[in-house]
Amino acid sequence: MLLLLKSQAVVNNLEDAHEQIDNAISTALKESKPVYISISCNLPSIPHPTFSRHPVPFFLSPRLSNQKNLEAAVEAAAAFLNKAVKPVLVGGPKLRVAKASKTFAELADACGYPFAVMPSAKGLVPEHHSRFIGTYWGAVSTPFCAEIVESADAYLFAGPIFNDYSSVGYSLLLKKEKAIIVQPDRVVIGHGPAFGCVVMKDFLHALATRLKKNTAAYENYRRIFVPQGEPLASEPGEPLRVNILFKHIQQMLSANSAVIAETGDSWFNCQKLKLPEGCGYEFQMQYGSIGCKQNPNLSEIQVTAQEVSTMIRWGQNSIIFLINNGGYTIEVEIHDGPYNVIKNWNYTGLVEAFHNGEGKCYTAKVRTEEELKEAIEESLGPKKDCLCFIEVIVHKDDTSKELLEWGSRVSAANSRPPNPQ
Ligand SMILES: Cc1ncc(C[n+]2csc(CCOP(=O)(O)OP(=O)(O)O)c2C)c(N)n1
Repeated sequence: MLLLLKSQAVVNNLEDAHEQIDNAISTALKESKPVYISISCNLPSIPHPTFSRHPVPFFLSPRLSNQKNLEAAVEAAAAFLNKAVKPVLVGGPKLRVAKASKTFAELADACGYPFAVMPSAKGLVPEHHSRFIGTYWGAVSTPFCAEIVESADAYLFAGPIFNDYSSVGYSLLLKKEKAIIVQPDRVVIGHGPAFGCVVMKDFLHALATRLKKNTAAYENYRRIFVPQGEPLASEPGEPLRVNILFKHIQQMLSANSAVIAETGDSWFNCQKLKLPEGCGYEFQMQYGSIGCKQNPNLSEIQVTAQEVSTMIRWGQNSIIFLINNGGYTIEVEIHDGPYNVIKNWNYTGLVEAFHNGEGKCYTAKVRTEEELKEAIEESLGPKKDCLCFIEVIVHKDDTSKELLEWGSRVSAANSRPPNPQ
């Protein structure tokens, strides 16, 4: 896995260990980015006066905006947006590191613009808000969202990351001259000017007081919007379809749930879930690494299949749906080859082996809607204290329509001829 480290400390003597460790930890806290601390294995047991058993007072200087730059950025952005006819807002994944989710929601509330979310920012903006218009990612956006965003005459993106995946193989129909891009410490308006040393939270907060209320884009959305249909009902005994599975997952969500969307077709199916207020959402499109589990105290940790045994050991009562479609389906849609067919395992058998009679664990293999319903009822009822693992067997070609569309576009981008040297 590729980790973008913000700093690293290599501690091989005691004299500067406290400085190096404090520096690394404060960098991690300030930047909300990983750091790496390597400590020689012969050091930890040796006492040193700077290491105490009790917490040491510690002060982190807060990030501050340059006031002049902030005022200039707000002034320019307000002039840009106040002259627009149908502006929109879009929340991006860096709202998280900028700790600006709440301020973004306050801005959206104040200005009356409709707001969308980029796929990797799902969970960072309030979806229950009446002017939330869905996920924006070009051709695979939720219905009516891309049309409103791309036809707007001005859009503000707060904390976006436009990579090959979030830009659907670089196929977004956005124009730089219509965009304000707000990054955690920088604002760029159209092709310029750019304002540095401006903290996103300060900027969004100040902008909210300067924008004229404009609901034009929201009203356009509302006029054209038609609610989504339901998947076709399944016949008794019919092999289970993924869209039926997600209909049931949608019904399970509440303020007490958090959805963790794994890399694969689950990305696309989970993206379409409507999150009730308070429902968490975790997912990352930066590395697309396979396997992660949220820990309420730690934010997020990376795990492998074997870590499911650790979940059982620590008594976690998550519900895992493993969609057994017999292959690496997302890879099939990007670039197919014989390596995308994987040897089918007995996945429930694997979890039972991890369980090995110790801890609380429930497994089920389901092939029809009836079996799925029963497994969900068990997981929420008698087995609610168990780690519940439901293997859902589906047809190998059963994918979301969004994966098919996205896969074709990413595939086209991946097979561009190399740049001339
Ligand atoms: C550690 C790691 N190995 C390989 C990959 C490449 N990769 C991305 S998605 C994927 C397949 C995912 O398959 P699955 O979890 O079965 O989901 P599906 O696409 O079938 O829904 C692979 C191999 C990766 N992103 N990370």
